Amino acid sequence: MSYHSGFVALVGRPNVGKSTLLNAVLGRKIAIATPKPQTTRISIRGILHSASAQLVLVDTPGVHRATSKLGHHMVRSAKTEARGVDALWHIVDVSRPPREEDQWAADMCRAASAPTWLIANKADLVGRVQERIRPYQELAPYQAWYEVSALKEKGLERLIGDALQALPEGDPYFPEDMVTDQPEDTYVGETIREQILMAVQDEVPHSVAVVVEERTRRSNDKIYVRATIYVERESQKAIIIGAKGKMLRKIGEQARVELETYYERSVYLDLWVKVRRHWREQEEWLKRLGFQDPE
Ligand SMILES: Nc1nc2c(ncn2[C@@H]2O[C@H](COP(=O)(O)OP(=O)(O)O)[C@@H](O)[C@H]2O)c(=O)[nH]1
Ligand SMILES: [Mg+2]
Repeated sequence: MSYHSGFVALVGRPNVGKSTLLNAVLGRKIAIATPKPQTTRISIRGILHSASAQLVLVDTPGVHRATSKLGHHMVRSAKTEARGVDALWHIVDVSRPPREEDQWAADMCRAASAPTWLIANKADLVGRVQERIRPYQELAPYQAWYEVSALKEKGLERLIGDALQALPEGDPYFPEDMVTDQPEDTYVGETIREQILMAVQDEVPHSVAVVVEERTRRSNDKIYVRATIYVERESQKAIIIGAKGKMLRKIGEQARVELETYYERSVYLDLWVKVRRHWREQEEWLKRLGFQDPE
């Protein structure tokens, strides 16, 4: 039997459900997903293995009008990932009409030489999906469209089945037991950042970066994690710490629960908050935090 393998990039504007779809297809949470736009900053790969195929899904930051150096890195990363893949999925929120940012993502599909599929996500929220998808179909010459709900895990079987069928013949790219290329510290840092995004409001989320400084297995079998939460202003630091440290405790507790589920053992989380003014505008810091321009 021949083996098939290939890369599919998930592109679209922020908040349409790209990361949720990645997790749903893999049946396992590897990417953080929140109601806040621009949650995803770095592209990550998730690998779905079947008996005769390997489907590598690439989750990308949402295409948006960037207002910071970090934002430009994010959009560039999405565009770079969209090149050289075997297929592109343009994910849209079918419960809402197209906006300018959807057109920008569609333009990436137009420019791609690979086949592009339109994925009508959040179909659980509305009726008449056939009608609602029409204005999206005009945005680019998609080969096919699929109605799904990443959140409710609906419509995924047909999508995955067709995607595996469409993969080119080739050897596996990743070992059989590999689910993601995301480094462990990145996963841990992102899990903490996800809880911050869920807990705090307004502009604070965009200013947050999390760096895992230490991650060790203690003799009592607990996992000890020390991480620094960077923000851009003293006022943001005060918000994240909260009155009498209440907010930081809440963030820490929730992140710990997530990490304990992941590791299936006790986790001790040691969180620190520091101010690093305008880090989103400083190349040096962006590099240090892992927001490098892709090759
Ligand atoms: N109702 C509904 N909500 C969804 C669905 N998919 C994602 N969401 C929600 O949409 C928000 C953004 O999801 P996320 O995956 O972070 O979007 P991304 O920015 O495109 O990666 C989150 O609150 C998700 O729970 C869906 O199929 N139905
Ligand atoms: Mg995302």
